[in-house]
Parts: sequence; structure tokens; C-alpha cells
Amino acid sequence: MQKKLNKIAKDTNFFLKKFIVRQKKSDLIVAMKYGLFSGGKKIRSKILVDIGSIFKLDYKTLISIGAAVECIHAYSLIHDDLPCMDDDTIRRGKPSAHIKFGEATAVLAGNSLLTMAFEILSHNNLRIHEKIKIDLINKISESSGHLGIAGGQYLDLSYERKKVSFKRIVDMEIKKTGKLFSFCCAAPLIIKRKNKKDIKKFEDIGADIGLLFQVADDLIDYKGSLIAAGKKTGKDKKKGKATLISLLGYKNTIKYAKDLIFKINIELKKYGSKSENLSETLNYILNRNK
Ligand code: GRG
Repeated sequence: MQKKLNKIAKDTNFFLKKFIVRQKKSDLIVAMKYGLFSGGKKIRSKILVDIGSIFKLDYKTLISIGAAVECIHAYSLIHDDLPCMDDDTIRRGKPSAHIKFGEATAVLAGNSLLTMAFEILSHNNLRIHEKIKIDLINKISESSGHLGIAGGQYLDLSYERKKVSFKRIVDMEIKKTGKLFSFCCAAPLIIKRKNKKDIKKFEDIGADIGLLFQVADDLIDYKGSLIAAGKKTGKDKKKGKATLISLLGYKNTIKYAKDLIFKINIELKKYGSKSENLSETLNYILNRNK
């Protein structure tokens, strides 16, 4: 699994480096590259490739779309660490972008990474039909805005030090983290022009994968170490974050995560051996330490 993930990370980084080299230079590029290449598992690209291979999609196309997703992901991490958000000084074992470059540069580099995602998806070199490109851009925009990552982040901040119900925590985590995974799961079906019902089914699978990912992230914060995680741990408790661990406790949260994997695997059963890579990725997500 790690070998496959490393290859996808290498190919995604190669695509992004080539894409950036072809553009005119700017003073923000150094901070943007820091957000993109200072580590990072590229797990969202892996999910895209796993689902794409079920539907026999071209690997290079999947890497290009994954690169756009990783731009949005990198943007969200840079902004997440800002003093006005989670105020974190370490990310991926290195100083957060605003510590290294200053707040204004971090904000602008983040914004530029968001728009780069749209440049990648609308680029002539991405050899898919124009209408499909519009559908992909529409879906990724929806996943990133007030009904997705930004909206989820707003809820995450506003729930601090409050008693929050299970339903609201799950809704917040699906928006903050799940929506980008939903995009990764739906994109291959959008490209294959599948019907709305099937696309929705894969968006729901993506939401569950994102929830699983966020729960695993919360477990790392609860039990993990700075060295392994590459970021400070034990922050959620200190900040009074509303997480499933704070509501259900550690053991029940692990059970909840395992049940999620069981539920997703049942959904994937009809794809037989073609879904084995994805099932392997799900186990990796829960058992990772960073
Ligand atoms: C609208 C895109 C956008 C952002 C603004 C700041 C913000 C609103 C949203 C933050 C969302 C966020 C950071 C969610 C947490 C998701 C999460 C668990 C990130 C960790 O992802 P990994 O482990 O990171 O894949 P690596 O380092 O491997 O890339």
C-alpha cells in the first residue's frame, strides 16, 4: 500500500511541478510550492485513482484531477493553520506556511492554490470533454465553499467549547473533510457520464471515507505523537474541539470507524476484486499514524 501511495504522490508532484514551470514566475510561487511539496500523503489522489481504476479510467487523467484536488487540500491546510483559524505553528514536521512566510503571504498563496485547481481542471492539456470539465469544476467548487470545506471549518470553529450533538459533529466533519473525498469518489463517474443516482451513491461513499479520515485524524490528535504526526497533538482537548472522541470516548470512536469501513466495503462488494485497492486504502486510513 505504501509503495502505491508513494508512486501516486510522486506522479502528482511531478504533474504539479511541470504545471507550475510552464507558468510565468511570481513571488508567491515559493510559498505555494511549500504548501504543495513539503510532505503530504496525497491520499485524496489515491482515492481518485482507486475509484478511477474500478471504472477503467486513464491513469494520467486521474493524476491531473488529483493534482487539482491536492491544490485545494494544500490551500485548506495553509489557511487552517492561520492564527485566526486553528493557530498552528507546525505542519508536516515543518513550520506552518504563515510562520515561514508571514500571514499575508500565506493567505495569498492559499488563495492562489485554490484558483490553480480551476486552472488545472479547465486546461487544454486535460483531455476530457468541455462539458465534463464544467461538471467537475462545478462539483469541486461546491465541495470547497460554504456547503463544503469552508462551511465545515466555520462549524468546527463555532463549536469550540460547546456541547454539540452527534448529528452536528458528523455533519461538520463531512463538510470540513468529507466533501473533498466525495469529489474524488464522484469525479470518475462524472467523467464516465454515469447517471445522477450512481454519482450520488459514490459521493455518499466519499462522505463516509472523509468521515473515516477525519475520525482517524482525531484519533491521532488524541493518542499520537508530534514526531510521527508531524504536527502538535493533544490540541483538540485543549481547544475544546467538538469531536466524536469528546462525545463517544476513545474506544467507541474506534468501533465507529471500524463500522464505517464495514459499511463502505458492503457498498463496494458488487465491484468485486476491482475494489480491493480501495478497501486496502480504507484500512491504511484508519491505521496510519500521520
Ligand atoms: C475553502 C479550501 C477552503 C479552505 C478554507 C481553513 C479551511 C477553510 C478549512 C480547513 C479544512 C481542514 C484543514 C480540514 C482538515 C482535514 C484534514 C484531516 C487534513 C489533514 O489531511 P492529510 O492528513 O494531510 O491528508 P497531508 O499532510 O498528508 O497532506
